[in-house]
Amino acid sequence: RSFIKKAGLAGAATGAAALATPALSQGMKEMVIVSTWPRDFPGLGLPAQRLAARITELTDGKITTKYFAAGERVGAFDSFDEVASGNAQAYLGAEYYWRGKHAGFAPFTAIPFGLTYTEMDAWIKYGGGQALWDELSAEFGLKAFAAGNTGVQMGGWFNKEINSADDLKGLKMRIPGQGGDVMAKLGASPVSLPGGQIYENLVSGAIDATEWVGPYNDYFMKFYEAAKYYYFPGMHEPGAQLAMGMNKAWWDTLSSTEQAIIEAACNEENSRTMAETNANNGEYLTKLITENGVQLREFNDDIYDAFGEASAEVLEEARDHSPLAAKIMDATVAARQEIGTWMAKSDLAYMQKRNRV
Ligand code: PYR
Repeated sequence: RSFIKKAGLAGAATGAAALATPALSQGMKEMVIVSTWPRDFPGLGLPAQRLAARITELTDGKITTKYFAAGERVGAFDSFDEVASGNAQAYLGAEYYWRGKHAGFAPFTAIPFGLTYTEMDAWIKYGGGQALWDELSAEFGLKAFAAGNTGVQMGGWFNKEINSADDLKGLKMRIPGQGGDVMAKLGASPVSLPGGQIYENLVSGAIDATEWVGPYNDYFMKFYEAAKYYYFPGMHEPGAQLAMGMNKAWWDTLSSTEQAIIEAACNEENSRTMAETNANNGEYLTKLITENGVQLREFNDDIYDAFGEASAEVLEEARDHSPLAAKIMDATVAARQEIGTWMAKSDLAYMQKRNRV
């Protein structure tokens, strides 16, 4: 799309693919990465390309990545099968896109009223999350790592004000994951579209509303051309975890050094994406309001209460999928309680006090 060229972002981080041929001729390993993000997509696509290039760089080309953006090799949502089948070595995306394969994938991106970035990071790395993720991924011949986070997302773009839960009735909204199930309980019709297909559907009127990520990401999407009301805070993805999933049989062939480098690169990109997003969101929110006539609105407490009730039902239904799904949902809820109780007394309490001054 043309916004990429206008933003001067085309061609960034495309070095990985260029290295592939000479590296392979020296007997090095090729790592084909299929992505759910379109090429040069500001916010999510460029970090994915950066991670791919970083793996080649850190391994000094011993693992040479070949990055395919959404649609370049397979469609965004076909990335999982491409990697599980061994046709490609890795995908970059968000695990909740695969919840049709197993409900347990959703919490490894986000669930409504779930974990923030800080809580998610703590759960995955030190709260047992990674072990559960490994157990689930192994059922599909995969091994995944956290590889980016969006932080708290905005509630979405609407073409009318949302003053009560009734205003959601009948809305066709792009919203993936369990957040979509919550909207369905409140009478909306959720659809799950890859990022690269949202704009055309919103502008054509095929959908009335959408959420994507937050101001920095959403700015480049130009959703304001069709929907002026921009709501916060999103209940559906309070710290959406992005991921790199690898074919486990391929992963098992790597040396422990190669595995350590890939894990380190994912870890680096995890915090890098978050830092980049947090650094840009405020500025881009201002731009959206002042340059693009966006109307910022806050979801009121009544709507949030309705979201909360629907979310609890959705969570119970997701638990019913299987014993492993129940175990993962319960672990996420326990992390929200245990880690979240501390966050309430630290970051949240401090920021509330600080912002009074
Ligand atoms: C989305 O697909 O909405 C994400 O936030 C990744």
